[in-house]
Amino acid sequence: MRIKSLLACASITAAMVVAAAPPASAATGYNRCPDFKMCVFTGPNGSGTIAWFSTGDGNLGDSSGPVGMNNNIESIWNRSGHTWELFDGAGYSGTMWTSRPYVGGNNVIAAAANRVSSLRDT
Ligand SMILES: [Ca+2]
Repeated sequence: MRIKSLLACASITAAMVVAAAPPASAATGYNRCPDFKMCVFTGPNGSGTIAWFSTGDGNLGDSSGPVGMNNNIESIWNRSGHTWELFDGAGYSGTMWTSRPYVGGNNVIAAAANRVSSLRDT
């Protein structure tokens, strides 16, 4: 059963490579996240609008830094190599959630979905 699953995945990957070859197409989903950044997405599974950070943002609701992300993050990919803190409130206040590096892209937990208002590298 496991062997069959792996083969199915390999076939899908090969098909995607062929489809993406000419012309060079823009990355999609999680793959839009640059190396060494904390990436956040407005949709699940790396979909929707992407924003990325080097050190953080104390208020996603203001016009400094990416806009449209306040209370609007549903998935993340922490490629920074560091643990990050994400907060319900601006100014690193309120409920805090942590994001560990090296775990790939993930949907945020349900309690944090569409609630993050500030975030920072630790
Ligand atoms: Ca919030």
